[in-house]
Amino acid sequence: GNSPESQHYSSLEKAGILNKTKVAENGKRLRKNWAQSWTVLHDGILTFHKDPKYTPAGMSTKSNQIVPEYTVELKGATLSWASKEKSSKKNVLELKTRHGSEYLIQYDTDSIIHDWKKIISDTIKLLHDH
Ligand code: I3S
Repeated sequence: GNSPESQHYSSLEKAGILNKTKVAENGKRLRKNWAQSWTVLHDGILTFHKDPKYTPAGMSTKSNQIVPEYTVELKGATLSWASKEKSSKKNVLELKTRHGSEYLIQYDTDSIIHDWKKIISDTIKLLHDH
């Protein structure tokens, strides 16, 4: 069926472009650095890839190679809408890992950010239940 209970988290997969910035690591605040990111959800892991604009072509054999920047384990993470104090942008999600890293995730188009919110939340719930 389609209920979250009958769905295995590994079936929850999605990829697309989002804006993201890491804002904390191990509980320590980091300076924001908003950048577009090719974002992939697979096997309970969210991977943000480097903006190809800032990936030196010389570092890889293929100039358009997709290079992971952050991999985020969703097990034990929390996701919520960010408060106005966290960012002046619209549609900002706050993702906190169980290891004390925090990311802001943003996209202007409501339907796109809502789809990501749902699939990330469903994944977190399924990882928690299993
Ligand atoms: O939380 P902040 O410091 O207001 O975040 C803004 C800064 O990261 C800013 O960069 P500079 O520190 O180089 O000025 C960014 O350009 C802004 O986008 C950040 O604020 P928003 O509200 O867009 O998340």
